[in-house]
Amino acid sequence: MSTLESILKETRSFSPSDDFRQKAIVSGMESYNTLCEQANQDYEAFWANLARELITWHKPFSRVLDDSAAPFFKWFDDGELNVSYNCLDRHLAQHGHSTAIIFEADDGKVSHVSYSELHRRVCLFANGLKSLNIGKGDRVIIYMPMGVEAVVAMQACARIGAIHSVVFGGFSAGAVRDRIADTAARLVITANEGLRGGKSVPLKATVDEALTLEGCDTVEHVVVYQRTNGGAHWQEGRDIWWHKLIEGQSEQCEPEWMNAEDPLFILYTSGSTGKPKGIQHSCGGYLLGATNSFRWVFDYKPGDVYWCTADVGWITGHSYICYGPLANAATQVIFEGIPTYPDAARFWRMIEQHKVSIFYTAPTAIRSLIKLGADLPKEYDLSSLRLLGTVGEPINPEAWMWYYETVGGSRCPIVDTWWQTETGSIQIAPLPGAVATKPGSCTLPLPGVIADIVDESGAPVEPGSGGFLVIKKPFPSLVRTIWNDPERFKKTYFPEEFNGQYYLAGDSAHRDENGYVWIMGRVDDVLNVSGHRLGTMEIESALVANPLVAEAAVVGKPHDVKGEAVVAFVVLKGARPTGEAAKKMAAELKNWVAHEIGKIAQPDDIRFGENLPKTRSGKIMRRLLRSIAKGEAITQDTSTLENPQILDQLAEPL
Ligand code: 7RM
Repeated sequence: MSTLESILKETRSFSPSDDFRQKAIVSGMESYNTLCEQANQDYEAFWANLARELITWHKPFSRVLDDSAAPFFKWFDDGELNVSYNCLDRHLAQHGHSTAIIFEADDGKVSHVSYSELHRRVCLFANGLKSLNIGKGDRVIIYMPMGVEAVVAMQACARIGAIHSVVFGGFSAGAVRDRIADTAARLVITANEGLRGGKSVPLKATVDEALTLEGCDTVEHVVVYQRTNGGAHWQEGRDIWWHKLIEGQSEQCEPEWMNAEDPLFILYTSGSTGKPKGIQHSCGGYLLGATNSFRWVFDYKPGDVYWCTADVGWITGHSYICYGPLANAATQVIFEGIPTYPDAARFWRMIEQHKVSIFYTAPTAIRSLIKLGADLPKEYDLSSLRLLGTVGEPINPEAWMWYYETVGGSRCPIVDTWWQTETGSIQIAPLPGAVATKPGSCTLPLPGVIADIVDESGAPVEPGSGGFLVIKKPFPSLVRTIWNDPERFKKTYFPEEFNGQYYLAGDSAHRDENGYVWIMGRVDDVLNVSGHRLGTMEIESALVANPLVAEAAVVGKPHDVKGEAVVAFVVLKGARPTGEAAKKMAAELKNWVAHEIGKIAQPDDIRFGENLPKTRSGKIMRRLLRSIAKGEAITQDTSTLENPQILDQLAEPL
């Protein structure tokens, strides 16, 4: 196995309008190239200048990058700052009355919070945390519904130097337990219940259950925000209502000055094997990455209304809701709920109502909304939009074109942003006023990101052939270590194969003749059909290009002759076919793939479902599909599945 074959051909390209380019923060390719050149000439000075320009330091740093203990890199490590101060206090004089957050709840109720009000709430809550004797270095689990309070809880931790670990509200008691045990958390912040798509989510009950499990005896208190009128089981002495905790607290809270390298948060991310990894981020480098990339990639300027549809339980909600926008004094929409409740027009209605100008969502949401109403956006006034973004997985060109034309009215650049929990901030994406886009490509690395695509020996691959995506120089927002497991950090991300020199992202990718990066999927997802190494992404894109197909996931199953055979799981735009209709449709799709990309990629087997198994953040669980394809019993944990009942459908042979 040397390189990966690339079979996807996409030749469309879209440049920003003159008007967009002229007004952009990074305007035109020359500016982009100049920035890249500056990073090339003096890498440390490049980052140091940004760090001085964008961050308010309590004590300036004198050192930039310390690589003496590589790969445990340090940035700005004699500098002192507070992240919450950078997100709130420093804006108050100029932007105190500006809106920080427009919150729309699950039931459509809207509230506006100004920067001074957000500052007040963060200080009150931070003082509440201090009254529980929580301080610098203590770990705090946040298990909250989406809303202003989730941001307040994170910012309050940052303010007092406590290390937060947000657990997505859809996770089970077992997941909460694992994170409490691994971090030895002293405090859990939750709500009595959450609301999602009209249904209540029993958050407090789940915490109660987690705390009966082994390994949770470090938890001293549970702070409970009252989100609904529903009650909560109460353990006197341990449980405290949020509103009681802040009663009588001061509205001023002096920020705790932190060393740039002090941990800001831990966020767990699951790997393909083994237990979730506690990705540990720093105060200084992380804040710089989130702040700078928000400005460059989203081209945020005063007057914009920005909306990222992620949940704070994911890294996207950390960097592009809680930290990046606030550090830039931006006005943002946040929402509680799901894209399809009360109906599939929720996003479009909200964009119209709140005059959103920058909209950032996931390909999986885009595809599900195409399936539920491809013409719905036309019924709303989306003329406020000027920039669109995607994150989380490769976007297939079909969905990209729909997003571009139907949502963006063919006038908004799309920033396809490649990054990871581990990178902390966007690494590869078009700067929208400079880089022309191509549907399905995340385009070029940001200035200062030294990315490459290499083979197993670490040598760069030829344009057109795929390989491992690596980043060759450490950068400020890179993960510092895996909490409690530095050895695993080294082995996973700076493997010996590349002499421990490159950050290995775990994705496969190829570059075209213009140097554009095309992500082909996770390295573990690669297929090997008759000696041809194929990325799953390209076959999936070909399937979705068929007008009848809404979504597709492709995996391999062992095959006597070919080594691996392609198995495709398909969701149609219409009803799920069964019997003869399913057989006919499968035959049609096999021909379609053969015609679109060639016989080599033709699925041997096609299964139809009403949906695909996904993690709560929308990533397809291919490992599970591999078991189904092989006809094995499912042994994986399916507790995080949004829709477990569809596994039976997908297992049904035609
Ligand atoms: C931000 C986030 C990381 C993995 C990453 C990729 C995939 C993310 C894109 C993408 C193609 C993109 N963090 N991924 N963005 N693939 N194009 N624009 O998603 O830690 O949860 O996932 O997601 O495989 O390695 S994450």
